[in-house]
Amino acid sequence: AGRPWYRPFDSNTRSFVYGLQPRAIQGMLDFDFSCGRSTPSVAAMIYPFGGHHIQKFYWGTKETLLPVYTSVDEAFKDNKHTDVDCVVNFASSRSVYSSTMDMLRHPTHSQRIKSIALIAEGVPERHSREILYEAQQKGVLIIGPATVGGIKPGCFRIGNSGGMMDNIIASKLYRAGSVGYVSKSGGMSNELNNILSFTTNGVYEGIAIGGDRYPGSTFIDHLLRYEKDPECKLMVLLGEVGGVEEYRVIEAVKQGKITKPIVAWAIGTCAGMFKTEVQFGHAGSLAGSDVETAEAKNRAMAAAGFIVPPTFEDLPDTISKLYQSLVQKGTIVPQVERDPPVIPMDYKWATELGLIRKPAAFISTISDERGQELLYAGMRISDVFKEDIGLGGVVSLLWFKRRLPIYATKFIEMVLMLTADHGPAVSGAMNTIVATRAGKDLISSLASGLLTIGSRFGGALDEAASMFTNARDRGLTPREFVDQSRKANKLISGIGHKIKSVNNPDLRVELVKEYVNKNFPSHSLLDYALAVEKVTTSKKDTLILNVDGCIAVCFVDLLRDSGAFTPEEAEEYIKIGTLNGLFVLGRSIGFIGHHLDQKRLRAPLYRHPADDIFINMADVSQPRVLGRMQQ
Ligand code: Q5B
Repeated sequence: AGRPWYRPFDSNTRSFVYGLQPRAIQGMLDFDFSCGRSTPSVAAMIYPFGGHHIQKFYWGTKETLLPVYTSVDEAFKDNKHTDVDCVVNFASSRSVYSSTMDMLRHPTHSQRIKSIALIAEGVPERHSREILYEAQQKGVLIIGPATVGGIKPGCFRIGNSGGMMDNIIASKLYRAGSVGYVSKSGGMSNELNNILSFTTNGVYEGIAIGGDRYPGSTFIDHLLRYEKDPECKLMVLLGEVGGVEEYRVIEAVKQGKITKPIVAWAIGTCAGMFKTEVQFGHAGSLAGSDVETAEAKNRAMAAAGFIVPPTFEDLPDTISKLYQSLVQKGTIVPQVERDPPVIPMDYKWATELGLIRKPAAFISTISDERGQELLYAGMRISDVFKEDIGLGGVVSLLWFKRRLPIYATKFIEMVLMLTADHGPAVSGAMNTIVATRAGKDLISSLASGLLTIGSRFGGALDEAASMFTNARDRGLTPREFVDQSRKANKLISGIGHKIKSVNNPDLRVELVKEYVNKNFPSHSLLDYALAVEKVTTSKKDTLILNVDGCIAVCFVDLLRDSGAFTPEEAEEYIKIGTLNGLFVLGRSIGFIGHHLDQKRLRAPLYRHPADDIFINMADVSQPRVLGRMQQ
C-alpha cells in the first residue's frame, strides 16, 4: 500500500480480523472514528464456521456492514479488499498455528499480507517458531503471540489495545505524538499510554510484543523501525526479567544502528528479594542466568547510554525531562492540541453508568427471567413446585397475575382436562389430521387445528360469557333473552350442540355443573344459563347449554364472586378474550395427540372422496365474462 517498511500502520491501514470478535472490532472502529479516519480499519472478518454472512457495526453514530468470510482465500479472492495488508488473528492457541500458516502459505494471497498480530495465549513454542520462520521467509511482521497487539495513535489500533474508549481519549491516542515504545505486556502498555500522555506530547506508536519466550517480533525489530521513522523522536523500552532481548537493543545502540534517545527500564527488579528464582506473569519472564535479571539489564542499558531511571516510579519524571529537552532543542515541535473527539457512548455502557434513559418499547408484567430465578408473577419457580400450585396455579399466575383459591385452580385444571379432546371428528381435530397427513410438522398441524376454533366451534366462550352476563344484568328473564336473541336473528353463544342433547347429555357439562355447584361460593350465572337452556331445549333438544357455554358462565361466576377480582377486572377479563384461551389451551393437548397419532400411523395424504361432495355448477353453466372483456 505504498508504506515505507518501517511504518506498517498508518491511517490507511486496513485489516482482516480472524475470528468472531464483534466487541474488539467495534473497539477498533470506534478508535478509527475518534482518529477521524475516513474508512474503518477493519475490512472484513474471517471465520470458518457459520457460512458467509454480514455483521453490523457502529461507525460513529451511524451503522456499517462488514462481511464475514469463511477463509482467507474467500476474503482475498476476486481482487476483493486490495487495500488490506494486515491480519489481526484472534484464533485460539489450538487453531492459531493452522490459520496463520494458511495465510502465510497461501499460493497467491500470502504476498498481500504484510503484518499479522497473534492474540492467542498459550501457543506452543514450536508453533510460534515455525510461524516466525515462515513469516521471515515471506517478509511478514508478526506481533505476538500472547499480546493485545499495539496501537498507532491517530491511525490504527490492533484489537483491544489501549483499553476502553474513555481510556483511549484520556491518553490522547486519537492523535499522534512523538514517542515510540515497546513493552512486553499489554497492561503495561496501557500504563505507558497514560504516562506518555501527561509527560510528553503522546505516543507515536506502541507495540506490546507479548510475554512468550519466542515472540514473532522483538524489541529490536520495532525500535529499528522507530529509529528509521522521522516522526518518532524518542523511544521508551519497557523490558522485563527473563530473556536477552534488551541486549540486542544495547548491541544496536553500540553499533550505531540506533541513535535516538531511549528511556528504558526492565521490570522485575524485585526478583532479587526472593530466595528462589521467580516466574512472573509471562511465560518468558524468568531469569535463566544472571544477565537475564532485571537488575543486570538495567545496569547494562544505563552503561550503553540509555536513560535508565533509578526506579520505575521515576520513569515518568525521566521521560518528561528528556521530552522537555527535545522540545527546547526543537527536535519536537508540539502541535496545537485539538479537542478530544466526542465518541458516541455505547447504549449499554451509558445505561450502566446511569447517563441516559429511554422509554421501553414493550412492557411486560407477568414473568421475569433476568434474575437468578425465573419468576411467574413474582413467584419463584422453585416455590411453584414447593407449594405444588399445579397447572391451574401457573395459569392463574400467568393469566391473572395472582394466586387463586384452590377450588379455582382446580377448576382451571378441570376445564383443561375436559376440553383436551373430543374425538377426531370435530372441526379442529379434523383439520389437524388433514394437515398432518399432508406432511406438515407439529406446529403447523397444531396451528391448523387451532385456527379452526371460532364462534361455532370451541370459540364461543367469550361471547357466551358476555351474552349471558348482559342478559342477566339487564334483568331479562330467560325467555325474554331467548326471544330477543331470536328476534335479532342471533344465535346464543354457548347453546346448542351437533350431537349432544337432553337425551344424550354431554357428560363434560354434567361434571362441570356438579363441581361448580359443590365448590363455588356462588353460581348465579350458571343457574341463569340453565334456566335459558330449559327454554331453548323446549324448542329443540339439541339446544343444550354446551361445553363452551357452561365453562364460560361458570368462569364469570368465578371472576365475579370469588373475591379474587374487582368488578372492573372481571369485566375486563371477559372482554379481552380470556375464556376462549381456556379452550385453546386445553384443546392443544388433543390436537398434538392427533398429530402424533397420525404420524405414528404413517397416515398417507388425505383426499376427500369426490362422491362426498355435491358439485353443482348449475349457476355457472353460462360462464360470466367481465363486461370490459366482452367489448
Ligand atoms: N339454534 C353448535 O348447530 C351449533 C342455536 C339456535 C339459538 C343457538 C349451533 C351454534 C352457538 C355456538 C356455540 C360451541 C353449530 C359448540 C363446541 C365444542 C365441541 C364440539 C363438538 C367440542 C350446532 C338448528 C336450529 C335452528 C337454529 C337453532 C341453533 N343454535 N338457537 N341459539 N345457539 N351454537 N358453539 O346442531 O328454527 O330450525 O331455524 O352455532 O355455542 O364447539 O363436540 O362437536 O368439544 O369439540 O348444526 O363440543 O348450535 O344446529 O345450526 O342446524 O340449528 O336450532 O336457529 O333453528 P346445529 P343448526 P330453526 S360446542
